[in-house]
Amino acid sequence: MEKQIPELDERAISRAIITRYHQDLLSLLEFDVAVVGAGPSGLSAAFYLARDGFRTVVFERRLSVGGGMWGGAMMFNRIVFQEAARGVFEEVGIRFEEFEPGYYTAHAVEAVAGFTYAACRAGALIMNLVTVEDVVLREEVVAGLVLNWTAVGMAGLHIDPLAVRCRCVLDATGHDAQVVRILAEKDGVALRVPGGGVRGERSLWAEIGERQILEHTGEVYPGLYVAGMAANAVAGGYRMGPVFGGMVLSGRKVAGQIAEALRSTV
Ligand code: 48F
Repeated sequence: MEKQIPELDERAISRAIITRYHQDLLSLLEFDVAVVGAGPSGLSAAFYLARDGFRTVVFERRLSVGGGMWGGAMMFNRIVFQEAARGVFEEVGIRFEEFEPGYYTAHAVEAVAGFTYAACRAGALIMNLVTVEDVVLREEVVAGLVLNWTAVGMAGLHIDPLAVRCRCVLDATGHDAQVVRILAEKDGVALRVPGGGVRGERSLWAEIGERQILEHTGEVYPGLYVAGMAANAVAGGYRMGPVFGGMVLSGRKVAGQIAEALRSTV
């Protein structure tokens, strides 16, 4: 017998959206890893963490994911990466071409789509339009996040946020290093970086900046990790301009560090 397809009912459409979104909201009251920022470092970290079986949620304050990848450099929408990052692009399944020995290019839009799809398909949940405005602390450990709708902040409304708990937080917010800055400014804690505070990024030096990104990727306070440009912004490293290899390698590296830490505390 042929299945009866009901007429489209607006209430069913609304019920589906509201129910599914609320199910997701409830599922993130407590989870493993919160990734703040859906740029290249956050998306690549989320891909590897979710693939390793960790319940991973990415919070992105904008409507769109992808961070600084969309426009390549100066709106030329191609991204460049170096030999060391080729394996990440291969694993994620993004097409690329060799330009000169050791230099590769990919279409910026395909890179955004590819990293996003890979993270989602591995099991990461992406919450866009949500701004992280603070952390939850427990006995000098970062144990969660304080969230609000980006639109609430844009409208200047005085509305309290909601809080969620997780086993650790990754600050992948790029040049602003927002989460680490909030912790350092509000709580006056000493970070595990030279000087103990946020130093701010230095001017552009691609080669050294790319190397430093990996050196600076890691845990800067119990329960709080940094990756991508945020890592150099916290530790005072150079910016590297429009080369994206270090970003995705940093995401892969921090995913490994977090996985090791979480496995040892199960
Ligand atoms: O800036 P972004 O792409 O950071 P990234 O992964 O990559 C840096 C490169 O794009 C580029 C570069 C390459 O050489 O230097 O700049 O380090 O992505 C950061 C994302 O974090 C979001 C922001 O909207 C962006 O999409 N973000 C920032 N603050 C918050 C946030 C916040 N408080 N809550 C949620 N999302």
